[in-house]
Amino acid sequence: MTALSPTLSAESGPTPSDPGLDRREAFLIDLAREAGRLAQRAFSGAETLAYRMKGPQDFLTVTDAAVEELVQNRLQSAFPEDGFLGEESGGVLSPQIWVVDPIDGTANFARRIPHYCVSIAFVSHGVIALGAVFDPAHDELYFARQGRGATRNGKPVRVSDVRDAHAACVELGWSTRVPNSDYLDALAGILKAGANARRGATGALGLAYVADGRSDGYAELHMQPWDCLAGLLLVEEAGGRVSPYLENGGLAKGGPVLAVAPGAADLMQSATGIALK
Ligand code: LIP
Repeated sequence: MTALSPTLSAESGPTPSDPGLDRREAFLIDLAREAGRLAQRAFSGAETLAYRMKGPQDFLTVTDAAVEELVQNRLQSAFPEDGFLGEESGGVLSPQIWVVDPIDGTANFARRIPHYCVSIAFVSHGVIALGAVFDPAHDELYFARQGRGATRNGKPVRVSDVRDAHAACVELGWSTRVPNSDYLDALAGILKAGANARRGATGALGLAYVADGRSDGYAELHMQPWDCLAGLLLVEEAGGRVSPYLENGGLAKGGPVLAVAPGAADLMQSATGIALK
């Protein structure tokens, strides 16, 4: 059993005033920016961004690995009692764990499309306690702490007040982990309801945009935990509604994700078949 840091409660997860979480919050904000700067230096570098394919439509660049190594080393030095789960290096689940996607939107990054981010979440006893999504190309740091709201560069963000499907614009994520027919069925449902649908190829940033009111919802029929945990906290803390991802075992096996502004809840639940909490 991993020894808990003295101030994170052993049973109920994070509590509102929690010096251990305060330290992790401050550390995370600096770390997300440091990791993003490393990614952006590579992105802006003169050399072509070499990449290889992990599988169909699954890109991997040397920068993914370099950013994840930086983040893992910093976290293990600062919080050796915490676990680590990264997209590239994996990890072992533990009661307190950092969940990291070093570059979310790798397909964009590899083709020099400036729409990618670093996504880092801290999960304590089944609760997403901290989440950071940093878009270094636009210098936008989204951050949330459970129970304390969500911000972009320190300013509060809120989900949209959308009410009419014909004015709604949502994002539907895609990957080869789900049959294309299921993706197309969900897309058809969204369009039939009169809403517009985008796909930006970075689920973390897509979720952050819901929290920021730039998008009215994000859905994906299967997401990995490193792609979505920080974003799910952002949306909840910004007044949105989310699906029970962790409750359904998402940390261990991934699963469907839905995160919406309240006015888009019915539209997106019926189009995607994903239930909200
Ligand atoms: C991406 C996810 C996104 C999904 C993409 C891709 P990556 O992660 O954030 O939700 O739709 O297919 O998996 O591979 O860029 O870290």
